[in-house]
Amino acid sequence: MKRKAGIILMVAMALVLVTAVAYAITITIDGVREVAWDGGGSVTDPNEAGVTNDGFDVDVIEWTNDTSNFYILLSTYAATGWNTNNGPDFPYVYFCMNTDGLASGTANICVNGAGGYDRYIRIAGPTPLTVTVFDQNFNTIAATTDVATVGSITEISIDVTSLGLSTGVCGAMPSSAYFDGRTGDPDDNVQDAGDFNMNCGNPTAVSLHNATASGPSAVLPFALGAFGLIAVSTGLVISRKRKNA
Ligand SMILES: [Ca+2]
Ligand SMILES: [Ca+2]
Ligand SMILES: [Ca+2]
Ligand SMILES: [Ca+2]
Repeated sequence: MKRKAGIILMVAMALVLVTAVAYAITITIDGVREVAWDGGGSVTDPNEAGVTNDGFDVDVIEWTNDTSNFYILLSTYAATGWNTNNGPDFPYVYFCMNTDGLASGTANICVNGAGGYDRYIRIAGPTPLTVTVFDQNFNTIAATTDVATVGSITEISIDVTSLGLSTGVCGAMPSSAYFDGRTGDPDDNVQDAGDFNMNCGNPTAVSLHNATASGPSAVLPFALGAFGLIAVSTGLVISRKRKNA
């Protein structure tokens, strides 16, 4: 009987652990929008009649972060024309970010925005896409291929250190975006005038680490404690797989 009760307890604890993991959320850079994006920030841009190729016409920009990475999702009104070269260059997108919220910062390529930008993130076609982070003087800080595009959705991940956000927590970051399709269409500026505020951490953006199995949460310590009991009682040894976001 005692053994039976022990088994029931172990199963119950295992269920707690499974439940905690099942509710873990993360962003996977695969060009597919997952539900975890719902907790982040976003800005929606109109379908401009002047941008005749909707593959160069920005629909929505979304952003969110965890303690290690800042994520941006770009959506266009038609399949993004990364491989359509009608000009001297393949298409590219700049995200201009005033990461410190101060007027300092130069080289304003996002002419629709207010300036003061400290970081420029460029996604450049054709596929496979590349992502480059520049400082305010267009010195390269980081380059990555942590990007994926499928149809009208493109997702990227950039380590927060490259953005100067070493803690992963920041205030409002006035930002704007610039999609140059080199087609002769008007450039698609987001917003049409001025900036939108990107942000990370509290209070307005989701901190993904609060909900993932790899970070602190209200449920996880109990689940880990339960699993530890099981591991001790069974001599089970586990190694936790590192999240590859
Ligand atoms: Ca995804
Ligand atoms: Ca359009
Ligand atoms: Ca647009
Ligand atoms: Ca600045």
